[in-house]
Amino acid sequence: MGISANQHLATADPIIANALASEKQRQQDQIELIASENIVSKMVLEALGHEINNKTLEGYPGNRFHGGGQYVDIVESAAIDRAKELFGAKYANVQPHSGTQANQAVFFTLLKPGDKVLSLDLAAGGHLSHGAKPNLSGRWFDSHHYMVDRDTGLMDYDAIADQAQQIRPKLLIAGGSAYPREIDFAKMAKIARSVEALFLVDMAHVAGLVAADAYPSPLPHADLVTCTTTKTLRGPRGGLILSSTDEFSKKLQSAIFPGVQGSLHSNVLAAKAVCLGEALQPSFKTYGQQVVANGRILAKTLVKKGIKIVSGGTDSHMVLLDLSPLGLKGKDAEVALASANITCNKNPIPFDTPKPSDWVGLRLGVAAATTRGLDQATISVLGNTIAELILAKSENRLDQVCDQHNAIVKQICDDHPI
Ligand code: DSN
Repeated sequence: MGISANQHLATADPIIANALASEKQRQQDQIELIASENIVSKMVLEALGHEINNKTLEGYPGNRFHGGGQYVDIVESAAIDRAKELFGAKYANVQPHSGTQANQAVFFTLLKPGDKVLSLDLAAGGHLSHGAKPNLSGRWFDSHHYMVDRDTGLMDYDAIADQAQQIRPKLLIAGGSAYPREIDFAKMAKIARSVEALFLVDMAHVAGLVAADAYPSPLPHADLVTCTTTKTLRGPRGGLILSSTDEFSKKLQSAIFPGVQGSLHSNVLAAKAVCLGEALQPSFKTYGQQVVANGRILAKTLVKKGIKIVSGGTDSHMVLLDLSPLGLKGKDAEVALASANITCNKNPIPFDTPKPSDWVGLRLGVAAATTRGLDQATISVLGNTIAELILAKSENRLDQVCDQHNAIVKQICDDHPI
């Protein structure tokens, strides 16, 4: 016997219903500091869970391979218009299922297999889809990576310019997953032009900050810009491709479909339109500015407690801790923070070992906590708790402080319901 379409999960599928309920409770009970996460609005969830999900379509508004697409056309056109308005773009493709697929489409558009790519090293904060060896982009393209300065942890533009001259890449990429500081996009564009390379910026982590004018926009400088709609943009899981010119539009359209994707995700397009609409509201600017202020106070609080921060601070939502002076690995600190209901992730730091279990970095991000309403004063309390848990772990006395910090985190969570 089939399951009736009108049944509820709670009665029809308790295994999944209970896991979903527990996950919702976990989000309420823990402070989320994974830098790629956020807490989306009820409107975004409403769009994601809508029957529009049932619609299969390929192609673009007004030119579909299936019938019945008139309402999805409205949704997709609105998402495109909002993305263009938000980022000052001339071209926007809102169909990428993820940031990685947005990057694949850019590679497909601009490069041929074997072409040279120069991007930020993975340990210095780059991304797998920028030519890392285990990724398709690293197998099919001749990828090279630039590092940050060993002493400062900052981008070294002279060194990148020299490397670009030696390698002569077809594509230069800026951005990634763990570089917390501002990037001088104008300088990077100049380096790209000096070697006749095209310039891609992957602003996945900072897209929401760019939208809020809390981080410099790469749009005026890059040939193409990709991002996700998750993270600081506070939307559904998915990607965008943007450009300030129409130069690559035609190729990009067919690179996404039929190049690297099939049918679009109608419900995700609706949720993207909603999130882009939210980001166009004046309150989103306040949110973005608060995220950066919270990131800065977190870095400052940790430094004051003697914790080493890669690059000494942050210009974004993200703070990268170097635990090597404490003799700790990232995984140890991740477990120490989890014991007080703080969620985060181990991360490599520049020049770190490739083995994840030996990484000595810990990445923290405040986008989700800021959505919950944490201000600088509360982030400062949280920063002290984080530092004390890490120091206690390094001195083998975590058991002695765990209950006290659990109570502090519980109070913060109770005061800031999701
Ligand atoms: N790139 C991964 C991260 O930053 O956590 C997923 O988006």
